[in-house]
Amino acid sequence: MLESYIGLGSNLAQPVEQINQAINELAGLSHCRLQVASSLYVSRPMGPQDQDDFVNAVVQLSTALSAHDLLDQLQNLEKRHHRVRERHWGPRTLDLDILLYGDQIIQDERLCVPHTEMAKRSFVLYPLYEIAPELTIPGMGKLKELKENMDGGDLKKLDSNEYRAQQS
Ligand code: A4P
Ligand code: MG
Repeated sequence: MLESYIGLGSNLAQPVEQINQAINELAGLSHCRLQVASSLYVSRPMGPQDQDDFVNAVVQLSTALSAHDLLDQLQNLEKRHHRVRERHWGPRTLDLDILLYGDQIIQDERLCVPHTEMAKRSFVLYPLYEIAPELTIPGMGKLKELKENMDGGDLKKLDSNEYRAQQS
């Protein structure tokens, strides 16, 4: 088993529900074990602004799957959430990214790990730091330093009361 970290994002069709359901589905993947999930975070969209706020989270998933088999499983889950790819950086019911796969660096036509943009995104660094503050990201450095140098901007952690408000 190897530790992977998965970033989740949604800004369509009840995002809080989409993310919570996806976390349960990740927990149910064979050859995988969900170790811990971060809180949920809300932020304005990066990229085109004419879309709803995003809800993001990060989970740690131990897995015996290869990185490419894991990507297949994540893309199956995205399909089950009726994800339709419209435009780059556009709205989506569920986006699942492999942020880290052990300490491996993978670069091929299907997969870039560590996720290329992760160090520039507060909605990745903050939830990742919440669950794994000691991480070093291959090729990018210590998570603690990356996060300390990153302005959280409008990123907001949802508490459990706000979950319920968003759900209703
Ligand atoms: N791919 C390569 N590396 C990976 C990886 N590490 N994990 C390939 C997952 N997939 C990876 O993905 C396109 C291809 O990337 C896949 O087929 C896979 O082989 P996609 O999700 O269909 O493409 P996309 O939507 O064009 O890009 P991407 O990277 O998912 O979008 P982003 O960059 O994540 O942006 N604002 C906020 N606040 N929060 C957000 O979560 N998300 C986006 C989407 C925009 N704005 C946002 C947020
Ligand atoms: Mg993606």
